[in-house]
Amino acid sequence: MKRDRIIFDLIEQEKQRQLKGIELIASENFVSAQVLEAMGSVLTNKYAEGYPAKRYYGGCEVVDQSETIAMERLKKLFDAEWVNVQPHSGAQANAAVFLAVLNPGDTFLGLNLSHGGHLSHGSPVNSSGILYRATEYNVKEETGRVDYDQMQEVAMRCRPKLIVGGGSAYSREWDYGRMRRIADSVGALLMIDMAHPAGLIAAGLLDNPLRYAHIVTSTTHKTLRGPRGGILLMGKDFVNPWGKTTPKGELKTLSQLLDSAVFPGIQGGPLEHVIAAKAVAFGQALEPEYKTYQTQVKNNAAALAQAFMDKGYKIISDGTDNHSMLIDLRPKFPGLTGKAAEKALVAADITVNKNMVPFDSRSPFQTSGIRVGTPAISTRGAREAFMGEIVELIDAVLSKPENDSGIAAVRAEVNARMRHYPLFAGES
Ligand code: DSN
Repeated sequence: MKRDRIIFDLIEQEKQRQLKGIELIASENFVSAQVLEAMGSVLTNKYAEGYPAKRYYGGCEVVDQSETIAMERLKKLFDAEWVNVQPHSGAQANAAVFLAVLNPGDTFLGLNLSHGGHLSHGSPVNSSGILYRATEYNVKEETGRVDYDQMQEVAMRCRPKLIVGGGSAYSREWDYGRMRRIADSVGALLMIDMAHPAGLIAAGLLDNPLRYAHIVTSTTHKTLRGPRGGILLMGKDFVNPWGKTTPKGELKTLSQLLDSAVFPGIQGGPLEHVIAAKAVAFGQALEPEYKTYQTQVKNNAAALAQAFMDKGYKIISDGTDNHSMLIDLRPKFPGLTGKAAEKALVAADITVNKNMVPFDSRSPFQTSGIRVGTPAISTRGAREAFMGEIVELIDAVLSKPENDSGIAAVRAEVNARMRHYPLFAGES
């Protein structure tokens, strides 16, 4: 068969883009060669609707084993009693929870998207905000940290059936214990979306939300460093509090409701090649070197935040406990939008994303902030000393975002520096 030059040339171009640049998007990472190999395997050919040993197709003996291994490794990694490794993405995992525990029109409570929350936690343009009644809590303007008193107040007033924690631009540790007390005080379930810090949690560097939440969701491709996908977990399974029963009249457990919500609720056939790649990534995360890597991610983020602050940048909450940080550009560059900053940095081969900051004065299309993170650059082998150099390069671009020759000089420097960092940091 003729090789599809157009697409394979584009894949090569993307590989070169990844190789030559400084990748600072907080939700991205570079997978290991083995994860990549599993994703590109013949398992993609297999239909396997259902769950191991309970499939709707023949010939599932092999994928039953790889999916079961993924589940067992994931349970061990987070000390979970129950997991589901089939969600195609984090948004799908979240949608499955809503389908399992809410009815259309039911109220839930999540972090305001412009304060660091996530699209799938109640945005009016997402199914979570279209099908259910989303209410929100904020961060405090003075501290940039979650306002738990306000969360309690909104919970008392709106009586949500579900409280959602976690977000995509929040750099501080969560008080899961306090959230569980708030949920219990109004009879709500607590769901934590740990997609961003999952790798740090797996390595024991941040608190494990499975000890507090009824349900935990995650992606597998951010700090965790697996393939693009989602997962569901519970520290402990329990009988559903709404008295839902099986056709035989037995009370269903929450795990049964969640399994049914993923398949057949919102998905068809699972991506068994991706599930095998998840199994590989979970296996790698159980190795002792993984803690060394995650410690570097965290130390690099702390060094990066400090270097930004030393240079006069405003970091929301004045630092980070995890792998990410949100920079409010307004104090240092009042006229510079996040959109213009992202564009100038991308032209210098430094990839970040524009991001709303809490109490932003600009629209989501312009924004006043950028979000940066260290998982990807740490995978390439970068250490703390490089973080100060990255801030110097970023500052040179943002100080003169329309100076094309200045940006070209930074780009040449970035490309030269990144030649010293192998894409997979020597890992196979
Ligand atoms: N959009 C992802 C992020 O960048 O955080 C989360 O899904």
